Amino acid sequence: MANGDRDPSSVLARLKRGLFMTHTELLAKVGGAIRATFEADPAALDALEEGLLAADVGPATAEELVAAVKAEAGRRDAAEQDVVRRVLKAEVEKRLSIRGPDLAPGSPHVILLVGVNGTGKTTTAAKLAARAVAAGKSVVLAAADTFRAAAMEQLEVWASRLNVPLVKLKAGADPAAVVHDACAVALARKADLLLVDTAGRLHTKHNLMEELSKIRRIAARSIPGAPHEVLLVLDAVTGMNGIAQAREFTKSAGVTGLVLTKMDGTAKGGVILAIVRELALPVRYVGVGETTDDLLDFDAAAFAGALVDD
Ligand SMILES: Nc1nc2c(ncn2[C@@H]2O[C@H](COP(=O)(O)OP(=O)(O)OP(=O)(O)O)[C@@H](O)[C@H]2O)c(=O)[nH]1
Ligand SMILES: [Mg+2]
Repeated sequence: MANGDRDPSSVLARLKRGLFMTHTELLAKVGGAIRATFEADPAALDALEEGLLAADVGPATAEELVAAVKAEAGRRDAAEQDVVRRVLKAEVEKRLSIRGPDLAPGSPHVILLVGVNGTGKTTTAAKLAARAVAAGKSVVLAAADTFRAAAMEQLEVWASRLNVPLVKLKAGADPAAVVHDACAVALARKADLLLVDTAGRLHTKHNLMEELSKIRRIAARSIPGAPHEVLLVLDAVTGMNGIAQAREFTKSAGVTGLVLTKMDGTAKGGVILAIVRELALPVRYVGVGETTDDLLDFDAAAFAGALVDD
């Protein structure tokens, strides 16, 4: 990993910091209850379920996790805290270890960022650009959010800060035309990576979803296999409410993976379990802040540990 993430303990520390609110909330809810034995005190299991629901893991997952803890608690003499932790950790990790579609790397590798308004697409594009630059790769950014001039300016600020070329057209231009030009620039520069930032859109707006299809067609025409990845950027703070939207995006936008942003700003980080369950897509990255360093490669085991361990 780039950006000083090579030290695994630092990644874990940052993930823990990012998940602090969820972690504290969950363990506070569960903590009091697990002093009692599970068999003697079904209220303890209720409290655990309540804590999981408060973390937004979703009712189906909460029920399954509690059942798993119950089954194990009845069989072992281990301290209840340990049982809860170990079982939860294993179960969470299992549920998040989902294999995504096989991705053929492209040259240049083209990543399209999509999602509803304000989820963190532009920031994530900047974060991905920053880590690629740090890894010595050459990057091109495409401002395919032509909807607002401010959106292009926002990406422009990142591009100049990172010293990465930006391809843009004037506000109101066809985003597919931007992508066409950006592909040409990326090919001419023999870039390793082309990151395409798109406008936030509601999944219910047919013409805007159609626009994404056009962007993908144009990219594929210029660079074989492009876009090689379509990342759906979801805001963890929105929690369960984001799921319906996400489902529509995965149906029509060819999504290959998820980015869950703003994990640092929510006590409902458990929503990742509900999302993965619902969409059956792998989480590729987790956003834990607003700077370019605040993007972590998603790792199911590390995530489960950060959620549950002390
Ligand atoms: N705390 C926190 N803030 C984030 C994170 N990712 C993005 N943000 C903030 O969320 C806000 C929206 O981010 P943008 O990247 O502009 O979102 P967008 O999806 O491009 O928005 P639109 O283009 O308007 O649809 C900004 O203030 C970002 O700094 C994150 O992981 N953590
Ligand atoms: Mg944006």
